[in-house]
Amino acid sequence: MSRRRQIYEGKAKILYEGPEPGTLIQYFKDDATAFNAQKKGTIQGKGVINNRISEYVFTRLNHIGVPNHFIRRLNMREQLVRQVEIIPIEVVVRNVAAGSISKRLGIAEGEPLPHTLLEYYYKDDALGDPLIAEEHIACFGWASNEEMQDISALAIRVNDFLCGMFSAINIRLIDFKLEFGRIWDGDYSRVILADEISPDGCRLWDMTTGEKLDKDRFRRDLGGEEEAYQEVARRLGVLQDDPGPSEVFDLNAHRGKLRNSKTSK
Ligand code: AIR
Ligand code: ASP
Repeated sequence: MSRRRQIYEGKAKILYEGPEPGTLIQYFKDDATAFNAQKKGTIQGKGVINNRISEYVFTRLNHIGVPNHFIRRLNMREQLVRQVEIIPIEVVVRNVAAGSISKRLGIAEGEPLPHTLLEYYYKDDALGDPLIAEEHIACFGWASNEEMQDISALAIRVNDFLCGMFSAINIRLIDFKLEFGRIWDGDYSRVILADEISPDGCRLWDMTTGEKLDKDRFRRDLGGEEEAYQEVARRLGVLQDDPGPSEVFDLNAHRGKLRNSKTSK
């Protein structure tokens, strides 16, 4: 394979230059980090599963008219996406108290919130992604008021859709993180959903047992993270043996692992 230019390496993904201007290749790693990368590890097969889950979710979001960067999956670990100018804000949508809001405000984990809450964090690893108010976003010009209206409306639509999608497979969507980017058309720009949607950035609890099916298994040393991610993929119906557009070779490398796991079909 020809050498590709790497554009960016994050904690769980690498972005390479795409085949056409305005496109990128998003590569999903097995690396996992938590607590602003103070804790590091790997979740075997996570990249393959997150690539599939994110493909599935972004495709369905596209069908309901949520504009996003996903173009198509290329192989086991890569997808072609539109290049965007990332808005340096992490949008967290919360339905039920857990994680940092429970800690910060002393609300028991699992307590449903009176209504869905949107929070914004400034995307800056060196600062540990601090919680910010909309006023900070306006004051420092990280996004315009118009863009924030679009972002909040899209985040709520994504939440409505995901709550339904997960409840159909007996999963409760506790909270999740979204990232948005700008695309330009001449002097004109609009915001679209970017990044990924996977158990790395969502809290997903089994509705019957309350079992955690997301990255909290890694963050909190609960074990069974591979199986949890596979379980989400299996329930969504995205872990068949279909090799996708190409990369049969790559699939074979993973086939034994996925077949032998107890949660795969
Ligand atoms: N999240 C936030 N920053 C990175 C990630 N992955 C996600 C978490 C969780 C939600 O945002 O995975 O689903 C809220 O995280 P926290 O730590 O603020 O409670
Ligand atoms: N903020 C991310 C998480 O906990 C990763 C990290 O902090 O290193 O999911």
